[in-house]
Amino acid sequence: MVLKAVCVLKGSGEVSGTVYFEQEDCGPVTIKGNIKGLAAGKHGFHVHVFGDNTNGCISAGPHFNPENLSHGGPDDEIRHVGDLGNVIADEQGVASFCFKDRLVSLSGPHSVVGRSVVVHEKEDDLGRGNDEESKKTGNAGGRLACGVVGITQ
Ligand SMILES: [Cu+2]
Ligand SMILES: [Zn+2]
Repeated sequence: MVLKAVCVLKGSGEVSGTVYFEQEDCGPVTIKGNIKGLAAGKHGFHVHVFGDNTNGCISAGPHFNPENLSHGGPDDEIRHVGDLGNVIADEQGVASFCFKDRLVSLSGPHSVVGRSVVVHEKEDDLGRGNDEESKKTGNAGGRLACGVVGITQ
């Protein structure tokens, strides 16, 4: 069986995008999409715990962290389930990406369905900054756009 989900990103500014998730059986989730309106360079990209946008992206809460671990990068052993690293915008401000993640899922305790994707103002330091905030948020700064992950066909 293939599970599919989609997330439309919107914010208070110019940033917008679409993110697609696809998972076959218990395999890794493929995450692909496009985000436009960004400054060129790296931007933190996470799944946050709440699918709540009532007060803008801030209502999405902290990173999705069902195992109660420290913030890290997608390839790290110690990371939040929601830690998807950075997306990279080109000179036109567009980030196009396609990657697989071994921790997020579309079912079970690691399911991201009903939670939020957030793209940030700054680069995620992947927990390698030498301050306390690095182990929580990766110092990725403000929330430029967000959206709720929903099941699609
Ligand atoms: Cu985030
Ligand atoms: Zn995190």
